[in-house]
Amino acid sequence: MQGTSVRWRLAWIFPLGGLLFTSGCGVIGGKIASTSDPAGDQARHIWNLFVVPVWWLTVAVFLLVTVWMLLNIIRFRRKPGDTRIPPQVHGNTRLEIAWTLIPAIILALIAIPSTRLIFELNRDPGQESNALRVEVIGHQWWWEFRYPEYGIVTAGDLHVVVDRPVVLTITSQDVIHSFWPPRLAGKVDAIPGRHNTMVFTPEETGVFYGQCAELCGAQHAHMQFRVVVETQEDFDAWVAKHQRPVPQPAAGTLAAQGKELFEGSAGCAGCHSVDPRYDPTTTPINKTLMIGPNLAYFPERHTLAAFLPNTPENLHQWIANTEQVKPYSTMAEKWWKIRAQQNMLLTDDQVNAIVAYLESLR
Ligand code: HEC
Ligand SMILES: [Cu+2]
Repeated sequence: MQGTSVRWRLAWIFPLGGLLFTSGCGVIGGKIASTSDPAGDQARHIWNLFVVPVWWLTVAVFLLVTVWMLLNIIRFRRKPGDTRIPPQVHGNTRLEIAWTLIPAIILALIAIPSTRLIFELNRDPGQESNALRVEVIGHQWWWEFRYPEYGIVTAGDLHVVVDRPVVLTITSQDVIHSFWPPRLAGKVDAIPGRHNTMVFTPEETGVFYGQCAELCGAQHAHMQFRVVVETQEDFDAWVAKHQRPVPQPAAGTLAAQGKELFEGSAGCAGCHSVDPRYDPTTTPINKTLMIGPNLAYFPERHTLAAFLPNTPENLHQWIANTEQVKPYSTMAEKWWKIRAQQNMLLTDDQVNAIVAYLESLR
Protein backbone atom coordinates (compact mmCIF):
# COMPACT_ATOMS: atom_id res chain seq x y z
CA MET A 1 0.00 0.00 0.00
CA GLN A 2 2.74 2.39 1.10
CA GLY A 3 4.72 1.75 -2.12
CA THR A 4 1.77 2.51 -4.35
CA SER A 5 1.04 5.86 -2.77
CA VAL A 6 4.68 6.95 -3.05
CA ARG A 7 4.68 5.93 -6.70
CA TRP A 8 1.50 7.88 -7.30
CA ARG A 9 2.87 10.92 -5.59
CA LEU A 10 5.86 10.86 -7.94
CA ALA A 11 3.81 10.34 -11.08
CA TRP A 12 3.66 14.07 -11.84
CA ILE A 13 7.38 13.95 -12.74
CA PHE A 14 6.61 12.29 -16.07
CA PRO A 15 4.32 14.91 -17.63
CA LEU A 16 6.43 17.71 -16.17
CA GLY A 17 9.66 16.16 -17.47
CA GLY A 18 8.06 15.76 -20.88
CA LEU A 19 7.00 19.39 -20.89
CA LEU A 20 10.48 20.61 -19.97
CA PHE A 21 12.00 18.32 -22.57
CA THR A 22 9.82 19.47 -25.43
CA SER A 23 10.05 23.15 -24.52
CA GLY A 24 13.81 23.18 -25.13
CA CYS A 25 13.64 25.38 -28.19
CA GLY A 26 15.63 28.47 -29.14
CA VAL A 27 14.51 31.98 -28.35
CA ILE A 28 15.51 34.78 -30.68
CA GLY A 29 14.37 38.38 -30.76
CA GLY A 30 12.08 37.61 -27.81
CA LYS A 31 10.28 35.01 -29.93
CA ILE A 32 10.46 31.28 -29.47
CA ALA A 33 11.74 29.52 -32.58
CA SER A 34 8.69 27.32 -32.57
CA THR A 35 7.17 25.30 -35.39
CA SER A 36 3.79 26.54 -34.08
CA ASP A 37 4.55 30.06 -35.32
CA PRO A 38 5.30 29.58 -39.03
CA ALA A 39 6.86 32.40 -41.06
CA GLY A 40 7.26 30.50 -44.33
CA ASP A 41 4.96 28.48 -46.58
CA GLN A 42 6.56 25.10 -45.92
CA ALA A 43 6.46 25.48 -42.13
CA ARG A 44 2.83 26.64 -42.44
CA HIS A 45 1.81 23.58 -44.50
CA ILE A 46 3.48 21.27 -41.99
CA TRP A 47 1.86 23.03 -39.04
CA ASN A 48 -1.58 22.89 -40.67
CA LEU A 49 -1.16 19.19 -41.36
CA PHE A 50 -0.23 18.64 -37.73
CA VAL A 51 -3.06 20.69 -36.27
CA VAL A 52 -5.97 19.48 -38.37
CA PRO A 53 -5.71 15.73 -38.77
CA VAL A 54 -3.14 14.84 -36.12
CA TRP A 55 -3.85 17.14 -33.18
CA TRP A 56 -7.66 17.06 -33.30
CA LEU A 57 -7.82 13.31 -33.95
CA THR A 58 -5.52 12.78 -30.99
CA VAL A 59 -7.61 15.04 -28.78
CA ALA A 60 -10.76 13.13 -29.81
CA VAL A 61 -9.17 9.75 -29.04
CA PHE A 62 -7.83 11.02 -25.73
CA LEU A 63 -11.21 12.38 -24.62
CA LEU A 64 -13.06 9.25 -25.72
CA VAL A 65 -10.71 6.89 -23.89
CA THR A 66 -10.45 8.98 -20.73
CA VAL A 67 -14.17 9.65 -20.39
CA TRP A 68 -15.06 6.01 -21.07
CA MET A 69 -12.47 4.83 -18.57
CA LEU A 70 -13.57 7.28 -15.84
CA LEU A 71 -17.23 6.33 -16.34
CA ASN A 72 -16.37 2.66 -15.89
CA ILE A 73 -14.16 3.28 -12.90
CA ILE A 74 -16.98 5.11 -11.18
CA ARG A 75 -19.79 2.82 -12.31
CA PHE A 76 -18.10 -0.47 -11.39
CA ARG A 77 -16.45 0.61 -8.16
CA ARG A 78 -16.57 -1.89 -5.32
CA LYS A 79 -19.54 -1.01 -3.11
CA PRO A 80 -19.07 -1.12 0.70
CA GLY A 81 -19.71 -4.58 1.98
CA ASP A 82 -19.55 -6.17 -1.45
CA THR A 83 -17.17 -9.10 -1.21
CA ARG A 84 -18.11 -10.97 -4.39
CA ILE A 85 -15.45 -11.66 -6.98
CA PRO A 86 -16.52 -10.11 -10.29
CA PRO A 87 -17.15 -12.40 -13.29
CA GLN A 88 -13.80 -13.36 -14.87
CA VAL A 89 -13.76 -12.81 -18.64
CA HIS A 90 -11.12 -13.86 -21.10
CA GLY A 91 -10.93 -12.50 -24.63
CA ASN A 92 -13.55 -10.82 -26.76
CA THR A 93 -12.98 -11.24 -30.50
CA ARG A 94 -15.27 -8.44 -31.58
CA LEU A 95 -13.68 -5.97 -29.19
CA GLU A 96 -10.18 -6.96 -30.30
CA ILE A 97 -11.01 -6.59 -33.97
CA ALA A 98 -12.50 -3.16 -33.21
CA TRP A 99 -9.49 -1.84 -31.33
CA THR A 100 -7.16 -3.04 -34.06
CA LEU A 101 -9.20 -1.68 -36.93
CA ILE A 102 -10.02 1.76 -35.52
CA PRO A 103 -6.39 2.80 -34.89
CA ALA A 104 -5.42 1.39 -38.30
CA ILE A 105 -8.06 3.56 -39.94
CA ILE A 106 -6.94 6.61 -37.94
CA LEU A 107 -3.31 6.05 -38.95
CA ALA A 108 -4.32 5.64 -42.59
CA LEU A 109 -6.26 8.90 -42.37
CA ILE A 110 -3.16 10.66 -41.09
CA ALA A 111 -0.85 8.92 -43.58
CA ILE A 112 -2.68 10.03 -46.73
CA PRO A 113 -2.30 13.82 -46.32
CA SER A 114 1.18 13.40 -44.76
CA THR A 115 2.52 11.39 -47.68
CA ARG A 116 0.95 13.75 -50.16
CA LEU A 117 2.55 16.74 -48.44
CA ILE A 118 5.98 15.11 -48.28
CA PHE A 119 5.94 14.81 -52.07
CA GLU A 120 4.59 18.32 -52.58
CA LEU A 121 7.12 20.05 -50.34
CA ASN A 122 10.63 20.44 -51.71
CA ARG A 123 9.51 20.06 -55.32
CA ASP A 124 11.73 22.32 -57.40
CA PRO A 125 9.55 25.22 -58.64
CA GLY A 126 11.51 25.32 -61.92
CA GLN A 127 13.60 27.88 -63.70
CA GLU A 128 10.74 30.33 -64.41
CA SER A 129 9.94 30.75 -60.70
CA ASN A 130 12.77 33.25 -60.16
CA ALA A 131 13.81 31.19 -57.13
CA LEU A 132 16.95 32.08 -55.23
CA ARG A 133 19.33 29.12 -55.38
CA VAL A 134 21.78 28.50 -52.57
CA GLU A 135 24.12 25.60 -51.84
CA VAL A 136 24.20 24.62 -48.17
CA ILE A 137 27.14 22.64 -46.85
CA GLY A 138 27.18 21.17 -43.35
CA HIS A 139 30.53 20.95 -41.58
CA GLN A 140 31.33 19.75 -38.08
CA TRP A 141 30.05 22.18 -36.62
CA TRP A 142 29.01 25.09 -38.79
CA TRP A 143 27.03 25.81 -41.96
CA GLU A 144 28.45 27.19 -45.17
CA PHE A 145 26.28 28.99 -47.76
CA ARG A 146 27.24 29.46 -51.41
CA TYR A 147 25.45 31.55 -54.00
CA PRO A 148 26.76 30.31 -57.37
CA GLU A 149 24.55 32.81 -59.21
CA TYR A 150 26.34 35.69 -57.51
CA GLY A 151 29.70 34.05 -56.85
CA ILE A 152 29.44 34.54 -53.08
CA VAL A 153 30.43 32.26 -50.26
CA THR A 154 29.59 32.89 -46.62
CA ALA A 155 28.78 31.07 -43.37
CA GLY A 156 26.48 31.25 -40.36
CA ASP A 157 23.84 33.61 -41.79
CA LEU A 158 21.75 32.55 -44.78
CA HIS A 159 20.45 35.65 -46.58
CA VAL A 160 17.18 35.19 -48.51
CA VAL A 161 14.41 37.40 -49.91
CA VAL A 162 10.91 37.75 -48.48
CA ASP A 163 8.16 36.28 -50.72
CA ARG A 164 10.74 34.88 -53.13
CA PRO A 165 11.06 31.08 -53.30
CA VAL A 166 14.37 29.65 -52.07
CA VAL A 167 15.78 26.41 -53.43
CA LEU A 168 18.49 25.01 -51.20
CA THR A 169 20.79 22.22 -52.34
CA ILE A 170 21.95 20.61 -49.12
CA THR A 171 24.99 18.42 -48.65
CA SER A 172 27.70 17.71 -46.09
CA GLN A 173 31.47 17.79 -45.99
CA ASP A 174 31.86 15.16 -43.28
CA VAL A 175 29.07 13.37 -41.35
CA ILE A 176 25.27 13.49 -41.66
CA HIS A 177 23.76 16.76 -40.47
CA SER A 178 20.20 18.03 -40.74
CA PHE A 179 19.25 21.54 -41.81
CA TRP A 180 16.29 22.87 -39.81
CA PRO A 181 14.93 26.43 -39.68
CA PRO A 182 11.82 25.65 -37.55
CA ARG A 183 9.73 28.73 -38.35
CA LEU A 184 10.43 28.53 -42.08
CA ALA A 185 10.58 24.87 -43.09
CA GLY A 186 10.96 21.28 -41.97
CA LYS A 187 14.18 19.30 -41.72
CA VAL A 188 16.31 18.07 -44.61
CA ASP A 189 19.31 15.83 -44.05
CA ALA A 190 22.74 16.95 -45.19
CA ILE A 191 24.42 13.76 -46.38
CA PRO A 192 27.97 13.51 -47.75
CA GLY A 193 27.89 12.76 -51.48
CA ARG A 194 24.18 13.53 -51.83
CA HIS A 195 22.45 16.76 -52.79
CA ASN A 196 19.05 17.03 -51.12
CA THR A 197 16.65 19.82 -51.96
CA MET A 198 14.67 22.10 -49.65
CA VAL A 199 12.19 24.59 -51.08
CA PHE A 200 10.31 27.28 -49.18
CA THR A 201 9.11 30.84 -49.50
CA PRO A 202 9.74 33.07 -46.48
CA GLU A 203 6.68 35.17 -45.69
CA GLU A 204 8.02 37.68 -43.13
CA THR A 205 11.22 39.69 -42.93
CA GLY A 206 13.35 39.08 -39.86
CA VAL A 207 16.10 36.90 -38.43
CA PHE A 208 15.11 33.29 -37.92
CA TYR A 209 16.82 30.68 -35.80
CA GLY A 210 18.10 27.45 -37.31
CA GLN A 211 19.71 24.37 -35.85
CA CYS A 212 21.41 21.18 -36.97
CA ALA A 213 18.85 18.50 -36.11
CA GLU A 214 21.01 15.39 -36.45
CA LEU A 215 23.33 14.29 -33.67
CA CYS A 216 26.63 14.89 -35.47
CA GLY A 217 29.24 14.88 -32.73
CA ALA A 218 30.35 16.66 -29.59
CA GLN A 219 29.32 20.17 -30.66
CA HIS A 220 26.08 19.24 -32.43
CA ALA A 221 24.06 21.52 -30.17
CA HIS A 222 26.37 24.39 -31.11
CA MET A 223 25.77 23.99 -34.83
CA GLN A 224 23.26 26.76 -35.33
CA PHE A 225 22.59 29.22 -38.11
CA ARG A 226 20.37 32.21 -38.78
CA VAL A 227 18.16 32.86 -41.78
CA VAL A 228 18.08 36.57 -42.56
CA VAL A 229 14.89 37.25 -44.52
CA GLU A 230 15.10 40.68 -46.12
CA THR A 231 13.51 42.76 -48.87
CA GLN A 232 14.80 42.38 -52.43
CA GLU A 233 16.38 45.85 -52.05
CA ASP A 234 18.31 44.94 -48.89
CA PHE A 235 19.31 41.63 -50.41
CA ASP A 236 20.64 43.34 -53.55
CA ALA A 237 22.70 45.69 -51.36
CA TRP A 238 24.05 42.68 -49.45
CA VAL A 239 24.98 40.93 -52.71
CA ALA A 240 26.66 44.06 -54.08
CA LYS A 241 28.72 44.39 -50.89
CA HIS A 242 29.79 40.74 -51.00
CA GLN A 243 30.87 41.04 -54.61
CA ARG A 244 33.45 43.65 -53.60
CA PRO A 245 36.71 42.70 -51.88
CA VAL A 246 36.83 43.45 -48.15
CA PRO A 247 38.23 46.87 -47.13
CA GLN A 248 41.96 47.08 -46.39
CA PRO A 249 42.98 48.50 -43.01
CA ALA A 250 44.95 51.77 -43.17
CA ALA A 251 48.71 51.38 -42.74
CA GLY A 252 49.99 51.76 -39.19
CA THR A 253 46.69 50.92 -37.48
CA LEU A 254 46.05 48.12 -35.01
CA ALA A 255 43.90 46.46 -37.67
CA ALA A 256 46.83 46.51 -40.10
CA GLN A 257 48.95 44.71 -37.50
CA GLY A 258 46.14 42.23 -37.12
CA LYS A 259 46.03 41.61 -40.86
CA GLU A 260 49.73 40.89 -40.88
CA LEU A 261 49.34 38.39 -38.06
CA PHE A 262 46.25 36.83 -39.66
CA GLU A 263 48.06 36.25 -42.94
CA GLY A 264 51.40 35.46 -41.34
CA SER A 265 52.63 34.06 -38.07
CA ALA A 266 49.24 33.47 -36.42
CA GLY A 267 48.39 30.98 -39.17
CA CYS A 268 44.73 31.96 -39.64
CA ALA A 269 44.91 32.31 -43.42
CA GLY A 270 45.77 28.63 -43.75
CA CYS A 271 42.16 27.82 -42.93
CA HIS A 272 40.22 31.05 -43.49
CA SER A 273 39.67 33.11 -46.61
CA VAL A 274 38.56 36.74 -46.44
CA ASP A 275 37.68 36.81 -50.14
CA PRO A 276 33.88 36.87 -50.38
CA ARG A 277 33.89 35.94 -54.06
CA TYR A 278 33.91 32.35 -55.04
CA ASP A 279 34.14 30.85 -58.47
CA PRO A 280 31.71 27.95 -58.78
CA THR A 281 33.57 26.57 -61.78
CA THR A 282 36.77 26.09 -59.84
CA THR A 283 35.22 25.18 -56.49
CA PRO A 284 32.26 22.91 -57.20
CA ILE A 285 29.89 22.05 -54.40
CA ASN A 286 31.35 19.68 -51.84
CA LYS A 287 34.89 20.84 -52.48
CA THR A 288 35.79 23.46 -49.92
CA LEU A 289 38.37 26.02 -50.66
CA MET A 290 39.18 26.40 -46.98
CA ILE A 291 38.84 24.32 -43.83
CA GLY A 292 37.19 27.15 -41.87
CA PRO A 293 34.35 29.56 -42.56
CA ASN A 294 34.96 32.39 -45.02
CA LEU A 295 35.51 35.47 -42.85
CA ALA A 296 34.67 38.18 -45.40
CA TYR A 297 32.39 40.79 -43.77
CA PHE A 298 32.46 38.64 -40.64
CA PRO A 299 31.10 41.38 -38.25
CA GLU A 300 27.69 41.33 -40.01
CA ARG A 301 27.08 37.72 -38.88
CA HIS A 302 24.71 37.13 -35.98
CA THR A 303 26.66 34.25 -34.50
CA LEU A 304 30.29 33.47 -33.84
CA ALA A 305 31.42 29.84 -34.15
CA ALA A 306 27.80 28.93 -34.94
CA PHE A 307 26.39 29.65 -31.48
CA LEU A 308 27.83 32.66 -29.62
CA PRO A 309 26.55 36.22 -30.06
CA ASN A 310 29.01 37.85 -32.44
CA THR A 311 30.58 40.49 -30.21
CA PRO A 312 34.23 41.68 -30.10
CA GLU A 313 34.49 40.27 -26.52
CA ASN A 314 33.39 36.81 -27.65
CA LEU A 315 35.69 37.02 -30.66
CA HIS A 316 38.58 37.76 -28.31
CA GLN A 317 37.62 34.76 -26.18
CA TRP A 318 37.34 32.57 -29.27
CA ILE A 319 40.83 33.37 -30.52
CA ALA A 320 42.47 33.35 -27.08
CA ASN A 321 40.68 30.27 -25.67
CA THR A 322 39.28 28.29 -28.62
CA GLU A 323 39.54 25.01 -26.76
CA GLN A 324 37.47 26.26 -23.82
CA VAL A 325 34.88 27.99 -25.99
CA LYS A 326 34.20 25.11 -28.40
CA PRO A 327 36.07 21.93 -27.41
CA TYR A 328 36.77 19.42 -30.22
CA SER A 329 36.08 22.01 -32.95
CA THR A 330 38.57 21.84 -35.83
CA MET A 331 40.05 25.21 -34.89
CA ALA A 332 40.59 24.03 -31.31
CA GLU A 333 42.04 20.66 -32.33
CA LYS A 334 44.14 21.71 -35.31
CA TRP A 335 45.22 25.18 -34.27
CA TRP A 336 44.76 26.19 -30.60
CA LYS A 337 45.88 22.90 -29.03
CA ILE A 338 48.92 22.58 -31.28
CA ARG A 339 49.99 26.13 -30.52
CA ALA A 340 49.36 25.54 -26.80
CA GLN A 341 51.61 22.48 -26.91
CA GLN A 342 54.32 24.49 -28.62
CA ASN A 343 53.89 27.39 -26.20
CA MET A 344 52.98 29.59 -29.14
CA LEU A 345 49.59 30.93 -28.08
CA LEU A 346 48.99 34.51 -29.11
CA THR A 347 49.60 37.30 -26.61
CA ASP A 348 46.71 39.47 -25.51
CA ASP A 349 48.02 42.32 -27.70
CA GLN A 350 48.21 40.06 -30.72
CA VAL A 351 44.65 38.87 -30.14
CA ASN A 352 43.52 42.50 -29.82
CA ALA A 353 45.13 43.31 -33.16
CA ILE A 354 43.44 40.36 -34.90
CA VAL A 355 40.09 41.29 -33.35
CA ALA A 356 40.56 44.86 -34.65
CA TYR A 357 41.32 43.47 -38.11
CA LEU A 358 38.29 41.14 -38.23
CA GLU A 359 36.05 43.91 -36.87
CA SER A 360 37.28 46.17 -39.70
CA LEU A 361 35.97 43.73 -42.33
CA ARG A 362 32.57 45.39 -42.55
C1 HEC B 1 43.05 24.55 -38.63
C2 HEC B 1 42.20 25.50 -39.32
C3 HEC B 1 41.97 26.83 -38.63
C4 HEC B 1 42.88 27.78 -38.27
C5 HEC B 1 44.40 27.74 -38.42
C6 HEC B 1 42.12 28.88 -37.74
N1 HEC B 1 40.78 28.60 -37.79
FE1 HEC B 1 39.28 29.83 -37.27
N2 HEC B 1 37.94 28.37 -37.63
C7 HEC B 1 38.23 27.13 -38.14
C8 HEC B 1 37.03 26.34 -38.16
C9 HEC B 1 36.90 24.91 -38.63
C10 HEC B 1 36.01 27.16 -37.65
C11 HEC B 1 34.55 26.76 -37.41
C12 HEC B 1 34.48 26.19 -36.03
C13 HEC B 1 33.09 25.83 -35.58
O1 HEC B 1 32.22 26.72 -35.57
O2 HEC B 1 32.90 24.67 -35.20
C14 HEC B 1 36.62 28.43 -37.35
C15 HEC B 1 35.90 29.55 -36.89
C16 HEC B 1 36.44 30.80 -36.79
C17 HEC B 1 35.68 31.99 -36.58
C18 HEC B 1 34.16 32.07 -36.47
C19 HEC B 1 33.58 32.19 -37.85
C20 HEC B 1 32.09 32.21 -37.89
O3 HEC B 1 31.53 32.30 -39.00
O4 HEC B 1 31.45 32.13 -36.86
C21 HEC B 1 36.55 33.02 -36.51
C22 HEC B 1 36.22 34.48 -36.32
C23 HEC B 1 37.86 32.46 -36.68
N3 HEC B 1 37.77 31.10 -36.85
C24 HEC B 1 39.02 33.19 -36.65
C25 HEC B 1 40.30 32.64 -36.73
C26 HEC B 1 41.52 33.38 -36.52
C27 HEC B 1 41.58 34.86 -36.19
C28 HEC B 1 42.54 32.50 -36.67
C29 HEC B 1 44.02 32.76 -36.46
C30 HEC B 1 44.36 33.36 -35.20
C31 HEC B 1 41.96 31.20 -37.00
N4 HEC B 1 40.61 31.33 -37.01
C32 HEC B 1 42.68 30.05 -37.26
C33 HEC B 1 39.46 26.68 -38.56
C34 HEC B 1 40.64 27.35 -38.33
CU1 LIG C 1 25.37 18.79 -37.48
